Amino acid sequence: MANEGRIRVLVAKPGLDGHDRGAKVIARALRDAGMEVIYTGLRQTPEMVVNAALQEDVDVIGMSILSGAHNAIVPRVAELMKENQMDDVLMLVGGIIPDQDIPGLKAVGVKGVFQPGTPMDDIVQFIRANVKPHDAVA
Ligand code: B12
Repeated sequence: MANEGRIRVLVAKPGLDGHDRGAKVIARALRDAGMEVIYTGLRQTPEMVVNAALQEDVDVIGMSILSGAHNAIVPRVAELMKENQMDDVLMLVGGIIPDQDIPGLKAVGVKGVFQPGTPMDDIVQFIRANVKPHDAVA
């Protein structure tokens, strides 16, 4: 299969804000870097995000949150991921995330937090370095 072994990423927009530019820019950059990207579209609940990740069998869940609701949304997504034994799925968050909130997000399982101005290359490199493709042969 042509797509075998490619990193699969769910770019998700949980919450109520309509800021989708960052999510779309990230989706395009990751596709250009050779990854398979599924974009959820706007206004997803944590349940919708985790269900989409399960259905699509992704290696990465990348959430774009500019509403300020990350401290409510991300722990709930983390909880649902635990319930579904998604320990091998890399969880990333980008958007308007104040520095003081980063330790709390990391404590619930977020591996990388990307604030405005992060170069695309840094994000691509981070994913390549940290993802564990689950169909990979060990
Ligand atoms: C453009 C913009 C808008 C546009 C959105 C257009 C669109 N379709 O996206 C419009 C004009 C519609 C808008 C409206 C509003 N906005 Co506005 N907006 C912005 C602005 C100026 C830039 C956002 C942007 O597009 N940046 C460019 C993209 C490429 O950057 P980015 O999303 O940050 O993404 C980068 C990183 O964050 C990261 N990243 C982001 N997502 C992801 C995901 C993954 C997986 C990864 C790995 C990385 C990653 O990587 C990207 C590249 O570096 C910001 C201020 C700012 N400087 O950020 C305010 C801002 C986000 N808006 C804000 C507000 C308050 C609003 C309004 C509520 C204003 C109002 N009272 O009406 C409304 C809400 C509308 C709505 N429906 O939600 C606030 C949010 C405050 C907060 N969260 O604490 C901000 C921060 C402005 C401010 N300083 O107050 N907005």
